[in-house]
Amino acid sequence: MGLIPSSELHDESAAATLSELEREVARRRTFAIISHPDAGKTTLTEKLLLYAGAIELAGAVRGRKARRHATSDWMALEQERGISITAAALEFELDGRRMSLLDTPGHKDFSEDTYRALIAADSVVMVIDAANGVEEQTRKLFEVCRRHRLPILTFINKFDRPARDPLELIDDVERTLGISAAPVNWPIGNAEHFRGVYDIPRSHLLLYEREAQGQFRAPVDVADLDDPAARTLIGDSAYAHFIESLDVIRHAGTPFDAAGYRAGQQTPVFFGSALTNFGLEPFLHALVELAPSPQPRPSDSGMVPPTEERFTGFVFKIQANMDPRHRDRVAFVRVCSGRFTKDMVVFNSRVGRPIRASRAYRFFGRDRETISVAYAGDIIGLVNPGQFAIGDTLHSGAPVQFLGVPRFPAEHFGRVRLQDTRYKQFDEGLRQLEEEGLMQVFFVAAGRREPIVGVVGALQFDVITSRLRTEYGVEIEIDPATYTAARWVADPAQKLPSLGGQSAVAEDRKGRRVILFASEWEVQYFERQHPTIALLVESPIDDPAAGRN
Ligand SMILES: Nc1nc2c(ncn2[C@@H]2O[C@H](COP(=O)(O)OP(=O)(O)OP(=O)(O)O)[C@@H](O)[C@H]2O)c(=O)[nH]1
Ligand SMILES: [Mg+2]
Repeated sequence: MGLIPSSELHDESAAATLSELEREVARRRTFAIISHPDAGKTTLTEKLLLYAGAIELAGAVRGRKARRHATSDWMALEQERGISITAAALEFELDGRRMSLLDTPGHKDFSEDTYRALIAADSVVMVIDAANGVEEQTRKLFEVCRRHRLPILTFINKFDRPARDPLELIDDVERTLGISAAPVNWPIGNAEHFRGVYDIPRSHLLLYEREAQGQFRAPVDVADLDDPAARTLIGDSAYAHFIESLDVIRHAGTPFDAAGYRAGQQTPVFFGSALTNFGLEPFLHALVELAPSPQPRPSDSGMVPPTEERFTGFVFKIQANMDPRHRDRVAFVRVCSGRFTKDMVVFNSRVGRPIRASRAYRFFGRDRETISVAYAGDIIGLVNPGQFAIGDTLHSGAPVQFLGVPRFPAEHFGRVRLQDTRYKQFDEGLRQLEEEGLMQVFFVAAGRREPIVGVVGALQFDVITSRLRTEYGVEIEIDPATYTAARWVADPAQKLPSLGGQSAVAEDRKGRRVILFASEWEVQYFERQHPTIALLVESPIDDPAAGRN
């Protein structure tokens, strides 16, 4: 194609590696599943894995004791409450493609985790509850996708229950989100009259039978729409309404356009029911066919193409104790270019030091498997002896720093009271969970045993309490504290005035001074009164750009 430098064309082995790289990149699809809480992300994830043959039985999200748990909801508190708290990575093969799926939590208190997962993905599956339409959290996540120009496929779920009219749902997506919505299939009836979907471009009717607990693959029948048998199966009443609304869509709806999808200008829409396995096969096939392969990534030295020889990647998540037997910390890395190989020496651009990546894994929920090689689009886990932080760029060759892994300032604060005498485990647990980015820990001058934790969402207090109990054997209670904002004092030598009101001076783990404020108003008041004291929203050293030289 004339784009390969002539020096490399003369070197046969370089040309061969290049094409292997291109082949591997081209077959990868990395996508995140997002929505408002409870729309069915984890259920859909489970079913996609089932269809791809990656798991035998789909686990129920709120499984009774004897049943399996969903593969992506592996944490004890997730299984107890039937919600997703932390983004989970799952990889599987389908039709010769390597799919990497990120199931994300819907609850707003965990959206920091979701935002970071979005940064690691090349496209998104947006799940909408057919009875509720576009909900608040979906809207917020959609805005993040729009900012990053991520292509979005929409799955309108739960048609096995009473649902809003499909025309109204399409209209809702278009108006509420401001994106054009192109239905690719159309639902036939809903609730107990839900029979299946009509594949618009192929003019095929896909009818389903309900099966016991929706656990096994549902049979798919394809027939012509004019077939009298189809009319009989659908039933006269549903048939008339279905034909009518399909007619509206065919004449006035947005036609599907692959380029528009890739550019993030339109979202193809699919209807179905993850729980009862309706409409999953066509959706999964569309995902395989349409979702983009790994895309170039913005860095401080321009766009990094996925087929570049140099290995690059960034840490978007850190998780401690995924495997209770090993008690290790895993840094999740999205590979952005080149070839990652086991035992490779990589550089962390924040600290500028080489690290041998000897323990590298691919993940399937909680399960892991050693990898020998990874390419752009892959999510790899490096066992992290405290060497990586969220936002770190890893690379071989020339230095590079990827841009924009977001961090969120804490808004809720609580005083942690240890209920037993397991001080060592308590300190260790707090330290590790802080490293994960679950919370920030502050120590007010007196009493290191009662630190103050700051979190983005209040539900994270429950996560801290539960994880300290199950992972470290420590009982704590967290009492709400009056603070709502933390600011680091930029200059360590600067003398601080005595604080009025509810504010307090504290230290973080590294002994840097932090002022805890009771309100945003107090922050502003302080800044007006003391214009020479520079305050930072983020801790100075954790900023990945700061350590670069
Ligand atoms: N009737 C019906 N229920 C469904 C369907 N899909 C999911 N559910 C149920 O909806 C509830 C929530 O499903 P999840 O898959 O946990 O939803 P989620 O989006 O992962 O939730 P969070 O991760 O907590 O945001 C569970 O009780 C599911 O069984 C569906 O197609 N039909
Ligand atoms: Mg979930």
